[in-house]
Order: sequence, then structure tokens, then C-alpha cells
Amino acid sequence: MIWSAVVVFALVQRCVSKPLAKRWDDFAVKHSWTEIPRGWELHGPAPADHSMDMRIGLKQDRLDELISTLYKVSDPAHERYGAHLSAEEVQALVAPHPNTLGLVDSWLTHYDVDPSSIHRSGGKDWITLRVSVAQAERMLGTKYNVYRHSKTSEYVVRTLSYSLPTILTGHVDVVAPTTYFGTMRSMKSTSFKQPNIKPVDSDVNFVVDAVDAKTCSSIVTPSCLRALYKTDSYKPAATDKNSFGITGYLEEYANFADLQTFFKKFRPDAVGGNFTVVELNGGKNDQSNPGTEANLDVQYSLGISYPTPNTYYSTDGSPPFKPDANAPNNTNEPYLDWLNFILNQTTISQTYSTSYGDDEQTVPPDYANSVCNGFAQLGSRGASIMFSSGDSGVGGGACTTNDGKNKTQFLPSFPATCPFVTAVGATTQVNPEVGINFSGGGFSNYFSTPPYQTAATEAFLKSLGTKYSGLYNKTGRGYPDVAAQGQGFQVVIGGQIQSIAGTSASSPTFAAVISLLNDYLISNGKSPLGFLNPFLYSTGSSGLNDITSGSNPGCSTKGFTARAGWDPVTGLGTPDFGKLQALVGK
Ligand SMILES: *[C@@H]1O[C@H](CO)[C@@H](O)[C@H](O)[C@H]1NC(C)=O
Ligand SMILES: *[C@@H]1O[C@H](CO)[C@@H](O)[C@H](O)[C@H]1NC(C)=O
Ligand SMILES: *[C@@H]1O[C@H](CO)[C@@H](O)[C@H](O)[C@H]1NC(C)=O
Ligand SMILES: *[C@@H]1O[C@H](CO)[C@@H](O)[C@H](O)[C@H]1NC(C)=O
Ligand SMILES: *[C@@H]1O[C@H](CO)[C@@H](O)[C@H](O)[C@H]1NC(C)=O
Ligand SMILES: CC(=O)N[C@H]1CO[C@H](CO)[C@@H](O)[C@@H]1O
Repeated sequence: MIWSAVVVFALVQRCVSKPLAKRWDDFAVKHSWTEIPRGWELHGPAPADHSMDMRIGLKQDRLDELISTLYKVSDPAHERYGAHLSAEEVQALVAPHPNTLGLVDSWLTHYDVDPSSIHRSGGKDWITLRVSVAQAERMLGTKYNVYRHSKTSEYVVRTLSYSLPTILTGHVDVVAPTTYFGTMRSMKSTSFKQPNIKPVDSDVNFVVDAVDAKTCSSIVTPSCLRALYKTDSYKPAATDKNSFGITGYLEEYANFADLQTFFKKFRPDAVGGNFTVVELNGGKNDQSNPGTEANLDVQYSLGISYPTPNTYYSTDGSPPFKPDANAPNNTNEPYLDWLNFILNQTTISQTYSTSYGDDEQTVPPDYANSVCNGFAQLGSRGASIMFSSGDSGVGGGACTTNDGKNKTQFLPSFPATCPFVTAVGATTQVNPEVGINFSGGGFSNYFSTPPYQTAATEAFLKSLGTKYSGLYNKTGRGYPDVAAQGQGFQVVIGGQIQSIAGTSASSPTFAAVISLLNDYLISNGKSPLGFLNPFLYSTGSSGLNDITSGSNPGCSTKGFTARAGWDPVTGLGTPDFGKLQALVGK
């Protein structure tokens, strides 16, 4: 036996040792762009000693099982409905195969990275290590440059293409920062501040008892929304267990004093109510700099869900990269930072709202997939995750593809297109509500139609016929899923009331109604709703007000038109809390 072991050892040595030394140089391109992402320009080569936090996403060995479990626990017709997973259970499903861990460790060792010095996520599926640009360039067979955003003058260190050793194919899903330039937009662009909609008189308390068609059609307040979506008589009863999370990015700060002013004016019973701030990865909490997006989000999430505890997550890739300063550490990978943080918490909120997004085509597919799978994990933990659907209808600007072909195409918005989130479009007016013309909607080019949605999108596509053929993807995930009011929101910013529009108003509004439903379920000893879509597209759809008019022009077209049933302007419709309460209570 000893003899044969020696022979095997010798054979292994002979077969493996030589290729071992070389195999890390045998690269295959992982992702590349054909052009510098629009809006960015080349500034110059990245300094070789610039340090970055490199994130490596390893292949999650039982991801298929995670996703099938997500569908089971989210489907009201399934016996496992509501049996959400713990952090440990999710981590076991996303853990990489031991072969993957071993291979990646030897790759890192080859580059003199001590595997014990790196940070691993709870599931071991993400590795974070600090590297210099020079080292990242060797590992990924690439060259990094400094790029400058022409409008914001923001600088990032990125590359147009990166590679991985061929032997790691199927073991590493994504490496960041590489080709994702991350121009995450707030879904309240400044063009949607509405100076033409006169804010309410700042000397008068503005609280209406019922939805007032005349008032609530032009200006929107918590009273309007609570009456319209029928949450006004509900008293939250599970505030010790139920909570609501709002994610903020890009140095947007939610202001404490503005919230009190807002409450005094629009929700006097909530005066003294507050939110907590969690600062992530350099995200700050600058009270001297109130953000429009952040204030809109917290004022309306609390304006509806009060006294449910609300948390504002301030996530930043800060400090910003300054090309001339020495050794700045900058990554600007906010989605990954937030997901890795939240997925590592034992207790999470039951409801989240985010009002940021990018044109899907500007997000590298491997990166989009990893982020979307992160939302699937959070959903399987029992979280309902809302994203605003975008403020450019079927697409803003030139609407051409960035694959070098400049083909005209509608431009869907990510993460709204991720099938594991609930995308929220916008309406306006009351009795009836109508789809608003900026409401982002369409079909993904990255994610295929999820099973919960096929009947809904097929019916819409049948009615559409050949219109817009070639401009959108018939087999893609359709969005938004639902809608809520999206313009004329009265928001206090720096002590002043302003009228604000955007799907960034719709997402916290819809999410706040869901948060109250979660309160209702939890206070009755039931599981929270978790990933909403399988419910919304089945038994839940009768708890939504179907919006049947309005359209979302863009890309030099009239866009899609709202109709009976699901449509890519308003989804399945706006919430009716009373009806939803009856449906989930069964
Ligand atoms: C809200 O919380 C912040 C941070 O803890 C605090 O500074 C502020 O005074 C609080 N506001 C009220 C009204 O309690
Ligand atoms: C930047 O990187 C250096 C060197 O690794 C580290 O000591 C420092 O704490 C980092 N700064 C920040 C703000 O992360
Ligand atoms: C695509 O359009 C951009 C500007 O919109 C232009 O810079 C580029 O050269 C065009 N590419 C092709 C292949 O036509
Ligand atoms: C949307 O409607 C507003 C107000 O009615 C109008 O000013 C704007 O031009 C419209 N936008 C588009 C893209 O049609
Ligand atoms: C259309 O969407 C599917 C996913 O459903 C994708 O595989 C395909 O590449 C997309 N087509 C285009 C032209 O983007
Ligand atoms: C709840 C949870 O998963 N916590 C983990 C967070 O990550 C550290 C390692 O970085 C683990 O030790 C914890 O168990």
C-alpha cells in the first residue's frame, strides 16, 4: 500500500506540477464592453498602487435549490408557503462546492494572497480582499483605467474587459470592481421636481379624512394615500417584530428635523416618530444635507406605516475616488455592499423599498445575475422587496444598444427587471387612477419571463400583436408588477415643502402598504408575505385596483398602453389594503 501511494504521488507530480505553474495564465474573457459606457470618458491609466476591495462571487453550489425553495415558500398554493428560511439555511444553499473553494484558494495563493487574510461572507460565496491595481491586473489579465463621468465629474477605476483563468470557468460568477460602472440613478431625477405644482400652503395643516378627488389629483399627502389605498383605519400591532427598511445610496441623507416638520403638517399623530440610520461601508448620515430622494422615501414610508419601525440604510462606495490623491480606497459597488451586509444579519426587516436603478444594458449580465440572486436569497428569508420601475417610460434618451450595433431598442431598468423583486410603476389622479406617462415598464433582455407571470404577460402580448416588434423582448420578464401614485408628493426638504414626482414616490408607498399587511399577518401569528410576486399574480391580484388607462411614451414612441389585466405601465394595479387584508387573512 505504501508503495502504491508513492507511485500515485509520483504520477500526480508528473501530471500536474508543470501545468499547475502555468494554468493561471490561460485566460478566458469573462465580460467585456465594446465601447466605453455612455456618460463616461477615459481619464488615464489607473495608478498601479491604488488599492481596491476586490469582491469575488463564487459559484453557489445549490442555487437552483434555493430558487425552487423560494418559489415554494412564496406560493400561496404550496404547502410550504410562509416557511421562510433562516440565514444559516440560505448560507448552506449558497455555499460553494469544496472543489470551488479549493481551486479559488490555490489561485489566490498563486498570487501570494494568504487565504486566511481574506474576508468571507457567511455563506462563503463571496470573498473580499484588498488588492492593488497592479495585482488585480495580473489576476484578471486586464488593465484598469480611471474613467470620469462627464456630468457628475465622478471618477471610477474600472476596466472595459476582464478575464479569469479558464480553469475557474464555472467556479467564479463575477469579480468586482471590473466592468460595472455603476451609474445608479435615483428614480427621482431632478427633472421631476415639480415647481409648477404649487405645494400646499405651509401655514395650514393638511390632513384630509377621505380621498378628495379635487385635492388628491394634484397634490399627494399621506392622508390622500391612506384614504386611497384604505390603510387609514388600520392600527399597527406588531411593531415589536415588524419593521421596514429603506435603502439609500449616493450620499443621500434622510433628515430627522424635516421628518418632524412633515409629521406636524401632514400626520400630526405621528409627531415624535422617528427612523434609525444604519451606515454601511462609508455611508454617512449628514444632517446638514437633506436629500430629496431620502426625505421622500422616509416621509412617505413612515407617513403610511407609522408607528412601524423604519430603518434607513445609507450605503456608499465612499470615499470617492480622487485620481490625483494617493491610495484612495474606492469600489462603489453599492448593491453588493448592501446585500452582503443584509444577508449576514440574523434578523431582517420584512419589507424593503429601493428607489434606484440603472439601464439594464449598462449592468454587466454576470453582475446583474449575482445581484438578482442576492434578492432571491433575501426573499427566501421572508422579505418583500420593492424597487421603483424607472422614470423614463419604455426608455429615455437615444434608446440604442451599447453592443456596438446602435440598434434602436426600448431600455428596461435594472433591478426592476430582476424576477425576484416587485417593481412598482406610477399612477396619477384618483377615481379612477391612471398610469402616468413616465412610469417605467417593458421587458427584460437579461431575465426570462418567470413562471408566476407567463399568463399575465402572454395576455398582454396577445393584445399588443405585432406593434413594437423588435423593440422589446417577448420572452423577457415583464415589469412593473404593481403601481402606486407617483406625482405631486408633498415633501419637506430643508424645512420647505416641495412637490416631487417619480416612481421613487410609488415604491415606498406600495411598500408601506405591504408593511402594514405584514404587521397584520405577524400580529395574527402568521408568517410575513415574503417574496410577493407569486401571491400578487395569483390570489393577490383581486386585492389590487386594475388601472386601465395611461401610457408610458419613450424612445420616440407612444410606449405601451395600460389595459385590463397586467400591462407594462401599471402592472397588476394599485393596492387596496382592505381587500388584500381579507385575501391574506384566509
Ligand atoms: C430621531 O433620531 C435621531 C438619531 O437618534 C435623533 O438625533 C433625533 O433627535 C430623533 N428625533 C426625535 C424627534 O426623537
Ligand atoms: C484604505 O486602505 C488602507 C490600506 O489598506 C487602509 O489602511 C485604510 O484603512 C483604508 N481606508 C478606508 C477609508 O477604508
Ligand atoms: C453609436 O452611436 C454613438 C453615439 O451615440 C457613436 O459614438 C458610435 O460611433 C456609434 N457606433 C456605431 C457602430 O455606429
Ligand atoms: C408627460 O406629461 C407631462 C404633463 O402632462 C408633460 O409635460 C410631458 O411632456 C409628458 N411626457 C411625455 C414623454 O410625453
Ligand atoms: C431576450 O430575452 C432572453 C431572456 O428571456 C434572452 O436570453 C435574449 O438574449 C434576449 N434577446 C435580446 C435580443 O436581448
Ligand atoms: C448571521 C450570519 O450569517 N452571521 C455571519 C456574518 O459573517 C461572519 C463572518 O464574516 C460570520 O462569522 C457570521 O456568522
